[in-house]
Amino acid sequence: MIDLRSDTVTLPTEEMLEAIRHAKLGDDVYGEDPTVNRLEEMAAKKMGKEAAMLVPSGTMANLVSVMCNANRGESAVLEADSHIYWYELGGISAIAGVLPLPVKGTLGVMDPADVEATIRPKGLHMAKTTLVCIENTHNRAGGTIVTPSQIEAISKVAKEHGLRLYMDGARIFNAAVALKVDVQQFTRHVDNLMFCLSKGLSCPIGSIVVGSEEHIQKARRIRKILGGGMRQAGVIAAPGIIALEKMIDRLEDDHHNARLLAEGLNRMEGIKIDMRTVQTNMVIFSVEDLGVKADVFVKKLREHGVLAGNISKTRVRMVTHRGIEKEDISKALTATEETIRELRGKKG
Ligand code: TLP
Repeated sequence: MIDLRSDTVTLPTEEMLEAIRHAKLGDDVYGEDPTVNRLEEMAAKKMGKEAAMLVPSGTMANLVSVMCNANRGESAVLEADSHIYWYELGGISAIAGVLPLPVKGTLGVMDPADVEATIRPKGLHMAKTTLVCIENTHNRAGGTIVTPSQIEAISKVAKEHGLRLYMDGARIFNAAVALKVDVQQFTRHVDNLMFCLSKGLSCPIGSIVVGSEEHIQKARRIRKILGGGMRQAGVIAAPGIIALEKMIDRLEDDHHNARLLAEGLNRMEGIKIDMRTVQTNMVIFSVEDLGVKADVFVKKLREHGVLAGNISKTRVRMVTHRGIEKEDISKALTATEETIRELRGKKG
């Protein structure tokens, strides 16, 4: 099976497994796990912020961050297709008690004027807006990048209105590698962020919340109330250290493979891709012109040895990662062609 469902399916490297075996451990709830402490220091330094905190998942990282940045009964501007709004079970409202104010972006990027227009006016009847969230790279838009200058423009609006700016940077290293700039170009204009170790960076578990010393102190209390205080979490942190040291540059291979995949798919009749969205390690395409639903297409494709995800009635997502080689791309393209032929044959 060629698994293109997500970069979350990556398995740890041998070196990571060795590092887990030999990690120096302690109780992280007491702040005494030396491996966690080292990873958190490394992460903060890499992002150009004061402090960082390890959490089990990206979803928890976003929830902790929203709760740190906004109080119950306040509101947050976010992109209408963002992960927080779509894929986190409504935790922003169900648990954080924050009202989401969705703004439709272009290729995952909100127009600063739309952000400004969405901020609730001050007043007795209003859920006061205190937070703006961006997502980088943007998942449902196809792994698209919010560039440093676009972040700066949104941050200007946020500052003018006294709002915090938070970045779901689950795949921020994909953005940095794709644009060949230091990751701090993306982090300098946001107040705080999170990024994931468990996606393209190949760790088995883990995400990191990053921000000021004060932000992380508050985040530690919120992580604990959500049940995310972990004990010998060095077993999670040890591969994270390897990820930050050695797994970032290779994301370029994933981007190269995604481009090959997109170009191949784009040549196939019945498949529609907006090539502007192919910027990092994702390829999203429509199968509408084939006259089949995306879930049917994905099921058929599976019979040909390729796993993909259906993200709407018409759209399919494929994600490249460390488990996918160049040869797998050719095989996946052949399997897709066969799938299309079969679906067409059935119809006609
Ligand atoms: N995304 C997953 C699925 O949940 C859709 C994937 O396969 O892409 N922010 C962004 C931008 C994400 O893409 C994800 C995971 C998360 C947050 C949540 O991370 P986890 O899965 O660790 O909770």
